[in-house]
Amino acid sequence: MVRTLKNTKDFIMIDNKTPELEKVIEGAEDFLPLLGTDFVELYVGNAKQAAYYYQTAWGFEPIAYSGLETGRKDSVSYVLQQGKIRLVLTSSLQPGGTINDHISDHGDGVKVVALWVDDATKSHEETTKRGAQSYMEPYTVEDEYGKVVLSGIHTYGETVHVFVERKNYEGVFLPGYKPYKPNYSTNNVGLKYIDHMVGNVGWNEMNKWCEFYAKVMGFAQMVSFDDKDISTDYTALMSKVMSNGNGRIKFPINEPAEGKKKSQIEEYIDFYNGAGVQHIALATDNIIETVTNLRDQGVEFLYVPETYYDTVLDRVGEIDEDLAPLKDLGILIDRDDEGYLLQIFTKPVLDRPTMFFEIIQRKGAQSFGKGNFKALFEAIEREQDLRGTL
Ligand code: TYF
Ligand code: FE
Repeated sequence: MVRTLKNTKDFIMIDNKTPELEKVIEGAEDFLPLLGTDFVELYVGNAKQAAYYYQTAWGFEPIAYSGLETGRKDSVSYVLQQGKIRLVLTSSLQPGGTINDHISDHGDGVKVVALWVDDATKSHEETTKRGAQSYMEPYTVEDEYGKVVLSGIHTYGETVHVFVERKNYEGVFLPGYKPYKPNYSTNNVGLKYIDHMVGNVGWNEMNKWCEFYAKVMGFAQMVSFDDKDISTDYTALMSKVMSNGNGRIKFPINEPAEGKKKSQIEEYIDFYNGAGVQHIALATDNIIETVTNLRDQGVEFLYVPETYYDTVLDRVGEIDEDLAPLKDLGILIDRDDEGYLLQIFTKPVLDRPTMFFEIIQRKGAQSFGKGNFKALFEAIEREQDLRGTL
């Protein structure tokens, strides 16, 4: 059974709820209403080339640009969009500074998970008074298209959440950006929205960060099939999923665990040099078409042995899709009590074995694919083995 709570005053596992407690929780006002993910910003070594990759391989559409030509002297950003997914790729134009330090420590990676809100000032106030460390005091940016209020708080590692209030803005992205129109075209592959974004944190830090999302941001733990510790021979990690009240924002948090082999989470922490975003799951309505296009455009996916498909239908029962294309593409299938899901994982998209993407199509299921963990983690371990990091 998968449920989310509207709000929590404290870190309340819904497993333990009484009818009285449920009433209190249901009645509680959401102190941090989130409308969705506004954008994800990566700090990268060469934003121009990263933008080219996300456009040509992933089919993101160019939206906006800010840099020397717009009067910005120290750094440059490209904004790309597909469905509701907005990526910002940012590089420094100077030696030193926070962007270069971030890249030196972590390689290319996610700096900002921006959340779309109605009131960025209140979002900052409500979270900092509950213990969040401020990253950016609320401030207003304006141009001829209106004004945007931004504020921000720190989360795990050097990652931050920026609150974006854009109800009085009509421009392409944010004040200071102009439309970006490169002279090549991109092929939309049907990616619709960010389903979830996963954070890897250090040894024994999972509960601390789940409590952060509960206390500081009013999230609750999603209890599902996947909820138990998933530390087996193959996984060597623990994971809990935190969700905001309306369920639009889902943040699984992983920590490494001792196993037979080196945990993939430990490998990430070693190469990222700390906690950070591990994977971004992008939703599609047609995973076969989306993955076919991504593969044709050069995106590399994890290999799943064909034997997975010998027994998968015994486990998940009937599905709408033909098995053959799923097998050809290496798409994984799982079922929970609400339906099923189809998912596939890319190899890391950077030279450091850090961030990767998941493509997911939900057909009722609201869980995260626990039935695939064994096959998935074996596939990840094969890659670790090739890198000599197992
Ligand atoms: O987000 C999830 O929970 C799934 C499964 O290192 C998963 O996508 C969990 C941990 C991991 C990779 C994938
Ligand atoms: Fe995932």
